[in-house]
Amino acid sequence: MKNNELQNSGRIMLITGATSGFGEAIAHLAASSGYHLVICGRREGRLNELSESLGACVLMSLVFDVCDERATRNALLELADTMVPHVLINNAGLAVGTGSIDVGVYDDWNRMIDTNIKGLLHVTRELTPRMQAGSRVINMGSVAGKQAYPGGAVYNATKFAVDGLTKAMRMDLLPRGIQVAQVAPGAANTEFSLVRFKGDKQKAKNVYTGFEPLSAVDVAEAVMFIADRPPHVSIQDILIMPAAQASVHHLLRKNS
Ligand code: NDP
Ligand code: 8X3
Repeated sequence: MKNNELQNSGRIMLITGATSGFGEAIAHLAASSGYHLVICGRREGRLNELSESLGACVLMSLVFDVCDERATRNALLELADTMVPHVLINNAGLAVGTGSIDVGVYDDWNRMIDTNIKGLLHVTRELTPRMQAGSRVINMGSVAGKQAYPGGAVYNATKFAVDGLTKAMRMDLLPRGIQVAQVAPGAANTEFSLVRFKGDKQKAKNVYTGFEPLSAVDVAEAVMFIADRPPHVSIQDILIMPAAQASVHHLLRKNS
């Protein structure tokens, strides 16, 4: 058994948005470093496939929509006390659309606000009362929560909210010995852009042409670095960018 497998043996990680992208990559890395997992998402088929590929380290798959307060509560109440996570990864999230604020689509705005802010709150509210001292919450922020950009207003607002929530949650949970961190990635090639462009594959592909974006594994490694620090070390925030991206406004594409 490797050192981190020994250290994490018996520890439980719950991951929202485990059906693709960062969440799925985190699940694979966490499983290989000894965690037991509770994996969550709306797409049951994807969760089943992940569960099959990870085997016995998956304690439970929970199918629910984080936007739905009651469904979130009911799903998380299925966790016995012995399955309450030591590490909660609030990763589920999305961007929908790139329109300017004056032509914004209410349904897109609601989906982003309900998922990225309210969804994170629902999961946190249900689980943190049951989490023990020494546990960690890791929220998936974004460079879009540090810097605004045209066409990103509501997505920016939701990720600025994650940034603010992370800071305030850290203060609230300090007396209980629960650490709170954020990982804030730049451009990463997952299903994110496909969702943002509502299934338009070409538009999604164009986001990542001419430079090497982050992979899901790059981001998962940053998450695991936080999760696996010794108990006296608290990483508060990691901003992780592709080498070609100096800021949300400075992206060096070849032939551009
Ligand atoms: P993906 O689209 O690949 O993954 C998103 C995940 O979120 C899926 O597993 C999806 O599962 C889950 N999800 C979305 N909506 C809901 C919902 N209502 N209820 C439950 N689960 C939901 O994208 P990423 O992996 O890239 O995104 C993960 C997080 O990272 C998001 O919060 C995103 O904002 C953030 N991020 C992404 C960046 C990027 O460039 N890719 C950069 C910075 C941050 P399912 O559909 O099965 O429910
Ligand atoms: C995703 C990164 O720059 O597309 O959060 O908003 S960006």
